[in-house]
Amino acid sequence: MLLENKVVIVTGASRGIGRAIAVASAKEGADIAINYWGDNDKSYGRLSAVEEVVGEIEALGRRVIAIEGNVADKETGVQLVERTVGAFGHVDVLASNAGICPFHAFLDMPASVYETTVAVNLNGAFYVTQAVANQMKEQGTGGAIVATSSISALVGGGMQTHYTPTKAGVHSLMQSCAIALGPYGIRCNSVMPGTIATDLNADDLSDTEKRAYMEKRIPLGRLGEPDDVAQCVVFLASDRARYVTGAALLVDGGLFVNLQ
Ligand code: RM4
Repeated sequence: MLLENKVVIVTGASRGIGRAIAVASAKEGADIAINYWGDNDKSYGRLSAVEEVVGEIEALGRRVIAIEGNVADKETGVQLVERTVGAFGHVDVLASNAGICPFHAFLDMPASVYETTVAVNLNGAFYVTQAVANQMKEQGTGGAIVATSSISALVGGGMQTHYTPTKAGVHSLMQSCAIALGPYGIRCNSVMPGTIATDLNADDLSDTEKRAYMEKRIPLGRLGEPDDVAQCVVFLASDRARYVTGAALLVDGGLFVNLQ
């Protein structure tokens, strides 16, 4: 078990990549604190997304707590640490995953769309990383932080002018945190997912031509799945990556390198 008895905080964990990270970490022996924002509605009598992932983790025999909070609010990171330490006694891993990507044209993009995207994706990653890193330093036993950056840290998107800078910023945040936190034995790395089929891009990929274009561009011939990313996060969080910090791992099926 790669994360035996570790305590893992995952932000944005009710759906998509975050949910996959939480479940994959539980399968590797971790207890989980999942963060979510506004995803606990029990519409149409269904279990909420949060209840579904909590149930999935409990069925694996691991402990789990669910903590609502918008990571853009500095206090959320503090609350995440307090609630997690209160429940499990310590924190070993942070998967800083929460992010949004409201596709929008550049020229008429309202300031609110830009500012909200920066607040959640970049400010949120900073605040949660800072809160967890302070707890890890106080614990004195090191730790691992893995941020969900993106292929979009390295290349652009015409409808993502607000989004790609935040993903580049998340990658850079991990590089600088690797330096700042190395003396405390805290490793900081990022994963760079390519086009992974999730709620984040469901609308965008409902355009069959767009979906076919993306699939054609990927050497492995398929869009990614959330667990494709989660497995890489587990590796970077585990002791198998004990000498890896300040690094970034592309998880994109070869999309980035495929010019021709
Ligand atoms: C990723 C990448 C994908 C897009 C998602 C929303 O960073 O740009 O192509 O579908 O964001």
